[in-house]
Amino acid sequence: MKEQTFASETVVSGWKPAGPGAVRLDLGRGAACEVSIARDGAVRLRAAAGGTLPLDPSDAIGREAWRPSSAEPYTGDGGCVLMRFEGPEGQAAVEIGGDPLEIRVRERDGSPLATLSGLAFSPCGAARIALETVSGERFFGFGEKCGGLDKRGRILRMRSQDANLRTGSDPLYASIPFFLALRDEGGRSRALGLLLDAFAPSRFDVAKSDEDRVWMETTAGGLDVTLFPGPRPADVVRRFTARVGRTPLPPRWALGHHQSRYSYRSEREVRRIARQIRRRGIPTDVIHLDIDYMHGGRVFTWNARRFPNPSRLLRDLAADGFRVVTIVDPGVKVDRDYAVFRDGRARDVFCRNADGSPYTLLVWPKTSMLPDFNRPEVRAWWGEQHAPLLDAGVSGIWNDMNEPAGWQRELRIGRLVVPLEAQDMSRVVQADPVAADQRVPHESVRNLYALQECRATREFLEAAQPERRAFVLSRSGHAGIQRHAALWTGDNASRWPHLRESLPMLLNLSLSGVAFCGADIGGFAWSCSPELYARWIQIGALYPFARTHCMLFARRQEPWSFGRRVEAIAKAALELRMRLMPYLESLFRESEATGAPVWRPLFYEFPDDPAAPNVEDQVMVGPALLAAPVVERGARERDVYLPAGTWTSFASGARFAGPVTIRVAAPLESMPLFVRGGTVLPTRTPVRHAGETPAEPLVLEVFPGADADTLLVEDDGESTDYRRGVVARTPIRLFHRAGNRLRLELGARVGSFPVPARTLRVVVRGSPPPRAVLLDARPIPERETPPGFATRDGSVHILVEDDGRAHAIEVDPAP
Ligand code: MIG
Repeated sequence: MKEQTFASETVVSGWKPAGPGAVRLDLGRGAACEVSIARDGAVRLRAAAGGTLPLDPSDAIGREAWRPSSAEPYTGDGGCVLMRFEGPEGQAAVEIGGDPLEIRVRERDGSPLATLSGLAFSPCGAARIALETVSGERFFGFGEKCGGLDKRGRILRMRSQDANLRTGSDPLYASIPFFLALRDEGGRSRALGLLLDAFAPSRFDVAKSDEDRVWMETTAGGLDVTLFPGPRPADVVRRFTARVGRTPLPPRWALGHHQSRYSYRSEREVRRIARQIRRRGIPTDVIHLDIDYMHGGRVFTWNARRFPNPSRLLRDLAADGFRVVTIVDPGVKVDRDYAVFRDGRARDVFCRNADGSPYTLLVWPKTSMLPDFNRPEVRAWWGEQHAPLLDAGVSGIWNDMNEPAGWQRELRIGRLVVPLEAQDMSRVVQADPVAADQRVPHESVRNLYALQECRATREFLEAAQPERRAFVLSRSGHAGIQRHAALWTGDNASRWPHLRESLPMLLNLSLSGVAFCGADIGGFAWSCSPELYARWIQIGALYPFARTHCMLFARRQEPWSFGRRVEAIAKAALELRMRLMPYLESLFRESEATGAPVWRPLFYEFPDDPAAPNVEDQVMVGPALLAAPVVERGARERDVYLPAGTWTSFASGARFAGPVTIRVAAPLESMPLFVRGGTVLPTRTPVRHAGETPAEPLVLEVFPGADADTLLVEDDGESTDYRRGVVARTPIRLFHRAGNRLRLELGARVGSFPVPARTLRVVVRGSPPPRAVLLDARPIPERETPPGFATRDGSVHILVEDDGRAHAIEVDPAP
């Protein structure tokens, strides 16, 4: 990004109401500006140097519409313009000072929440603005970024690009110009979110050059900034994702382990991998096919020699419980004998240079063209190209190279391709995403490219198979990519710093709305060591998206490639994921409803704990699980910070009272994992893939220490019927001290999803042998058949017939 020269700060010379919840400000020099309040208390500023405001992109990029409040502007003391709104979903009070323009957002009690100032435009279309900050305020989010959790003091750029295997590079593949600010206000924290809704490259100076401000700059398209009030981080993420979209509930199989490699090159190899996985009993649901399944990199084709009969292959794999995800790159090979290219050319779907000449670049299939996904008819066309893949039995689509990536010159040595000169898209124009009949420079909408591609893919998958939940995986993305695709963090390396960095990176991505995210387990580039793979899969098995993947020429990276010991470790880690599947599903369900991330930094759950924001090597998986992975070579113990509450070691059952930092043993076989007191964790016995029926489909693991109130939702795990309410709901309440008993209340199951009769196991963790266990107030015998109980490994196991009716289980005395 070039340095910009900015005109002086803008001054307000007049104002007028601009429809519900909005005020239009006259800024002089022909600039346009509007401030508005949404029904949930979000406050938005749009401004442009020219007379027209940046158009609202919502509809054009598939978002819900902005929901205006009914606030009306009026003049306050000292000539400020005021606007207030209070409704059931939120409130905001905005005060606009005119000379220079300053927008102050206040709390209900009048205390300041956020101040925007410094609005200025440059002659070449750039715009900037600043958010004031106080010392000690921290900044999280920013999508996919290297480095630590808190980004204060950093300069961060948003320009989607193919990044080169380095820690510390910026920008990376995805551009999500959103952050969450967290400040401490005398023992209580307050969170605020900000979205700089620009599709053009942008830049954040996070209190680096000016310690009192976060400066934000866009290169084109004017400014569109939205503030999302908290006060909790969860409130911010809820409001932000209400605006940009949330992760649709994935099919259960997509939450299983994905096994990948660049590439499994032939049907023979794929069958061998599948056979090994099942023979060794390593839980895995998905096999990915990277670029070599195609005929010379031609998207939507198969290599007939190496994959002679894809339908048969995929049918056989399906019979063994495997799904197949195929990679699809946006570059379409220029080849007159290739139907996709010919048809695309005939329909004029590809990007052109401003002078009308076709734009070509080099990617894997050599000279190629890029579809312009900003045009609705191109998205529809692109979607339809997937039909043969679906017909062959492909279950999901992996969108790589969609920054977009490419180059001008290359060197090829066998299968190795060395790009020599970055692609030059400076003359390329695309359809304006908002007004598709107009052309804009590619650069000004670049960061939207992947989102529009994935949107095309998902819309097609959902239209073609409306009864199935779609799975799309993307490398690049913009705010809201989660509506369309899961995101993986691109080419990391099989190196310890990359494992370490995956934690803050995925946590910040999660706060940025992308709940379904993961890094390549074991690292993509270079060769992974046995110890690194063991440590990586231990935490990787808890990534929201769990895929092992590695590069061409790298050492093999299947879970059994590192010897028996590491294979057992990988198997145990993936069995744990399978065991936790009902819990994981509940987190994704919550994410679809509220935007809550699956992976959460400690401060998300414990926002008033001043130590929590410093913790970047531990994660909360949902509200209940605290994982403290080992990310240092050779380490066999580590410190773990446990916030306030009761914590139980998942492995040993040992109990701790937080806040406390403890030193725990972490032999290679184990990753420290703790459960928050007051949790009823829905689990099941592990299976090898989503299609298998668990021996015990529902095991409720109870971790005492506090009361709990949750709702267990069950469905078929695969279809979209849940959207029409075909689910079974069981309310569950835990009273950890009801008199001197522990009492678990299962409410009557409601809903139309049929749950087959089953035995329910309740495991009260960390419990000495009780005097008695009661079911519906009657003591049950000590035996391993329902109804009955047994004490072992420090837990009480209670078996009851699950008939869908309300039951109360009591353990006397409470552990
Ligand atoms: O590096 O399709 O990030 O996951 O295996 C070349 C080949 C292009 C980059 C992706 C990687 C994938 C690879 N691709």
